[in-house]
Amino acid sequence: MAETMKLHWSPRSPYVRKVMIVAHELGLADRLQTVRTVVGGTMPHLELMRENPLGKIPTLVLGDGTVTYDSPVICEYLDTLHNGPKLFPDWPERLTALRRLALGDGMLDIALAWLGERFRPLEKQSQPHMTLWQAKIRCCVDALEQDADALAASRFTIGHIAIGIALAYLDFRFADLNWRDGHPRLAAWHAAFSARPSVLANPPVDDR
Ligand SMILES: N[C@@H](CCC(=O)N[C@@H](CS)C(=O)NCC(=O)O)C(=O)O
Repeated sequence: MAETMKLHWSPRSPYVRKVMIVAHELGLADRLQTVRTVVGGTMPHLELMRENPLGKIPTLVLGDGTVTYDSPVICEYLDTLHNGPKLFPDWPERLTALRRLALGDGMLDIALAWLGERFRPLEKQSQPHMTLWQAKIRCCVDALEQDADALAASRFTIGHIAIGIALAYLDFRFADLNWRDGHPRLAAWHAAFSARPSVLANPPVDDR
């Protein structure tokens, strides 16, 4: 029988969401035992840090106790556990998939830093940083609009998942950006992405 793996999980984390969508796409979701793990803020999560010294989620613990992270590594590992079409394709297609993965994850890194800044008291917020982060997100969405037709035409990969999740995270936390404005082809691609069963099965939830 295939072994079960423990995943440190939260319905708020877009990186965790990426792992869950990958598992669903690959037919592996029932092998993941999710454990609600609360991180963030200034309190160290000592129990999690014993498994992942970075204290971050997602963190995956295999049946034999082997621990791995972060989300790109977990996704690539899950992709080795099945015999179907790979989400991490062979070269040279892999180069584009990995670049899109880096772009999606990079957008999340910016969005999370920006969100953290927004949670600080108003007088402590750095307006220059927030202006910079907004400009970078805008530049990413503009670049993705240029890539939208190629995204739609190319085989579904980890890059598509990362981009789809990053845009969904803007909807979740930065709805005021209205990223669809001026980006009709990307909006159309994202509507199709959002209708995938794997995406619908793993909605972001602000549970606490
Ligand atoms: N590069 C990491 C980023 C993971 C990450 O930053 N996760 C957030 C939750 S969305 C976290 O664990 N934050 C807690 C912390 O940074 O202390 C990945 O792709 O897994």
